[in-house]
Amino acid sequence: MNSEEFIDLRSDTVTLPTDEMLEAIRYAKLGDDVFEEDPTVKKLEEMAAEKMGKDAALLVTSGTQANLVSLLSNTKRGDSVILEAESHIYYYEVGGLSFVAGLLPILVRGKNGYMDPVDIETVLRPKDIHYPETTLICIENTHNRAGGTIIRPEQIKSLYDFAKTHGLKLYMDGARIFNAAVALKTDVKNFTKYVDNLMFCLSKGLSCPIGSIIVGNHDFIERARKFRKMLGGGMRQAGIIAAPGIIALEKMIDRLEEDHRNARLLAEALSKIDGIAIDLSTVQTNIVMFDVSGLGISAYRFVELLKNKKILCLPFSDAKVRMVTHRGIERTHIEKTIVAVEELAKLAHKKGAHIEIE
Ligand code: TLP
Repeated sequence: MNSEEFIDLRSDTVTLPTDEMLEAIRYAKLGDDVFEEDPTVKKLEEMAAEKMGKDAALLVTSGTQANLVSLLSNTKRGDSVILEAESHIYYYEVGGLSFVAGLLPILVRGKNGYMDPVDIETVLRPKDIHYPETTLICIENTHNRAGGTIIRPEQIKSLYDFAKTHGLKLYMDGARIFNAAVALKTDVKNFTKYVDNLMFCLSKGLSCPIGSIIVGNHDFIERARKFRKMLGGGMRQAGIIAAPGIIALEKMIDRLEEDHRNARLLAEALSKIDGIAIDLSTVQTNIVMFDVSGLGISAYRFVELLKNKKILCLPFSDAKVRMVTHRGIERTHIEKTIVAVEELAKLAHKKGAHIEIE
């Protein structure tokens, strides 16, 4: 936990590095990574490529940078890109895809984050002097705004087949791809073999302080290295970032199961509270997304009131609230959160929208 007092369910990004990670940072072998001379970075990139079943990998500063560098490396200015309507790239990345990469987003609404190829087909336009060229499909796995839902390997395969039929590339924002793999108890390669390239984050459930990794074939990673430099992401003794990443890949993946168990516990209890609506079928990993409009208050108000009870979470729309489990959250925190929401719900039903909690 970030603070001893607060139960912080805002995001798995708040996880702090383990003592072992801090120790590894202290003793990491370092070099200048712009010269490709940092042995710790090299080791992490090799491990990541091997784990994902791809040729090569590249350490970058953040998930947002990973997505932007990957978009630049997969496309050319003026292309159009197919994205899910609530994807992180479209929703939360400051419009970098248009501002920096010069891309035109074409949105397709997914079901639990999954865009059906049939729906993509309807927005694909033929080659024509009037149209930008569409070159890329992006998927997000797990899908954040859909509630941490999993795009299953067979769904990825159908998107891949569709992409190849139309001469497109398939990229995966796999910020939380290990959550998907752990939840389905399957090798992460089953999610990666049918995408051209992907990124995943070290700094979410895997508990690293910084960093994401782009993975793909040699040509793609070579292009990505150059775009990373252009965006100011060429780092020098980046081994201090890579060292905890190595520990994350070795030791932090299996424990994600505990986060999923806690999310399930939380979701099932919330579903029993009058005024809270939650689709339990979407609670597949460590994200719990629920609707509080039945309480007669907005998500913003709900979040504020829970904060008064020393529980932090995020509003995701006027009606929706997100809670995310992670290494800093134990079963007792979940139990306290359930009690706090139950109390809040009782008060809301009694007093309506103007409740005040001291
Ligand atoms: N997501 C954050 C917020 O930006 C919403 C969070 O708390 O979940 N892809 C996906 C699917 C993500 O969820 C995120 C972060 C990113 C990319 C960007 O990663 P960072 O924050 O490292 O730039």
